[in-house]
Amino acid sequence: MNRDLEQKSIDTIRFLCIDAVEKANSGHPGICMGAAPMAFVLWSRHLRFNPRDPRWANRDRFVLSAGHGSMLIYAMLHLAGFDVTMDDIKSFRQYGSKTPGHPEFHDTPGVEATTGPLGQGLSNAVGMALSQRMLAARMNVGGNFPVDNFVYGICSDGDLMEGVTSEACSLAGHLKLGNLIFLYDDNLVSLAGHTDVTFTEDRDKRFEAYGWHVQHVADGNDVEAIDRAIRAAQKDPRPSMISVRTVLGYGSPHKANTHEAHGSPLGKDEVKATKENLHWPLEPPFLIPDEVRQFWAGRIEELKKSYEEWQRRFADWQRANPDKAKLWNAMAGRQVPADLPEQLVSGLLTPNAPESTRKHGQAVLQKAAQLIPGLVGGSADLDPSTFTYVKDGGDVQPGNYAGRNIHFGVREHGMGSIVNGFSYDGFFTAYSATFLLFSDYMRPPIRLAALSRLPSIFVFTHDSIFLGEDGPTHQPIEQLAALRAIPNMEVWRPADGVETAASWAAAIGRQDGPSTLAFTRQKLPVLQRSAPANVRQALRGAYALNDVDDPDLVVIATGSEVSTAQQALQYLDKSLKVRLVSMPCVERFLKWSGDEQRKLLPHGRARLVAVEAAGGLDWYRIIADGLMVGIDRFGASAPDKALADAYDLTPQKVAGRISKWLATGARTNPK
Ligand SMILES: Cc1ncc(C[n+]2csc(CCOP(=O)(O)OP(=O)(O)O)c2C)c(N)n1
Repeated sequence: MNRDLEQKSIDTIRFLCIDAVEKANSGHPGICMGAAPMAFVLWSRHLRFNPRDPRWANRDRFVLSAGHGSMLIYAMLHLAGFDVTMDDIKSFRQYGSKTPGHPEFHDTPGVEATTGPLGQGLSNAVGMALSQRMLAARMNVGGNFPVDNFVYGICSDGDLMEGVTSEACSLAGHLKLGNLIFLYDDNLVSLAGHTDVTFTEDRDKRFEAYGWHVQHVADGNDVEAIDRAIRAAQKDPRPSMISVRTVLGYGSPHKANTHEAHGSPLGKDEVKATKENLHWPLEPPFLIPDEVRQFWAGRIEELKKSYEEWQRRFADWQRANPDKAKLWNAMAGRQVPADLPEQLVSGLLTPNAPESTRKHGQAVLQKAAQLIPGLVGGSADLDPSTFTYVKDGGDVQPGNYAGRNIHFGVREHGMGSIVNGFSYDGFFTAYSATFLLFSDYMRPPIRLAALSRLPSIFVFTHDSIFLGEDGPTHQPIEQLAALRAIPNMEVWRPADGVETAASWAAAIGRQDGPSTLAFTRQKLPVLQRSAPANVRQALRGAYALNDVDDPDLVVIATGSEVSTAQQALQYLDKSLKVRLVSMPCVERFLKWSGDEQRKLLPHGRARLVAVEAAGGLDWYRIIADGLMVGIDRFGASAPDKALADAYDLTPQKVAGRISKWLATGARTNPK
């Protein structure tokens, strides 16, 4: 390719971005202008993809971690022949378009991850790279077929300032993820000004200390230097960070290297001045010179050949390795046995003895791991407490990616983002685990999993004040409500072994969103059921555990409070007809028809009470003007029985709170 065409191709990217931002009258042109050369080198010389098969398994992944530069990825996808048309580019940031303000998984073919909240994309990419290493360990026979791809991306100052990338990149360095290559758009400017007022540590040294291979390209317009660095990165066994010194808003005579180029359109006059400065035709906007189009058509054709070659070899590989091929299909299709819930129930070790739901969860997980070969995960250094270790699953460690247990270290935020990386990648069903309180440390990836419809599984044990002596710093109060407030999240809080099996079955079977599994630390009494436990009933999210016709009072409880509520019934006025409802998943109940909901909870005819050892704000959408028996202050350090007494959550005291409310309307909360 001659220099002239190369320059034209790079400027095409710059001006597509500038013109789209101008038309939308919003967006971030600066990063696109500075990073256009690195995007061009990567996409035109290295990235392997097929625009007709955007989810081809062995494609190289590209993650734009600095999601505010979304026009850069849309421009690349358009040029590279993906289903992102010129009309889509012209609809940048408009309602319902394929080109939303920040890249969104599902919205745009070729977008591998939803990015925008800085730090997430790079951390997701760590998960993708680990996912591909683990897939290769299971599939490749002898050499590096069928899995030999790279996970590439572009990150910015903001990405590297965010703590989550330190967590994820530290783990990536430890795990020697040599298939991960990031270009760092090192332009010394962020949103509000130059980075000399905020961000002056030596980033190169930081990444070297993480165990990364670090290179520096002094001039972001030097395509050969960028190319050499990418080639060297591909050969190095460590993850690679290539710091590329660029100029934010490159080419703009008055706004380059100022934060004004970061997040607003350049403005009509400055667009004109920039086009003149870079010798670009002033008209028409959205110009793609014919020779640039021809270049990309040739590149797409060339890549098609290597894609077809891979498909031929893959067919041979499938014939030669039928067991592996079967596994591949099971993982890629997220296949789940139809009787998974029943099989998980059969894995319970102590279904009829007092037990904690974390222990039930441990037994269920072992069974699930046997049935679902793609089920992998781990905890943030809490396996001995969360019981989420797959006993004969082996450990994922540097150079050994065949295991199933991932040791995330004490890195909750990074863990959530890495699990999402697995989910984006699509081969493994991945879970994380820690204490429920620390869901606060994971909220950004949990929210993004819900937004991006990822089937990530977030296991949380120690799910209430009843974890006891560790005290209020570790005792969740508002966390269940906060998780239930996230659209498209399913929060499970099972009350016994069967419900625990249901929660895992639901999470594994879910295709269009994440699940939270909240388990107890403490043992729970065995529930008295008027009918045998039924996992399918539990899977629906709510059911009457003890039923009566035409109840005067319906008591709804979850998790550890189901047995408390059950025992409380004996202390209530005997003339009351009381139905006890276990509601392990509120979100599933809320999907029922109105008639069905009213049948279980006859609003108006019966009075409604919810019992949950938590803040309880979210319950008012179910009980309306009913009574919430919960906790409205922080916990305390004490054995669980003492806490139950102090927080009016013993069966007698729960009954007392209900009776008082029925008699006087007073909602007594513990002081
Ligand atoms: C977690 C998070 N915090 C804040 C923002 C808002 N924001 C968008 S870009 C940006 C900083 C931009 O600086 P840099 O990463 O260097 O990007 P550049 O200016 O080079 O485009 C900020 C604070 C965000 N997107 N995500």
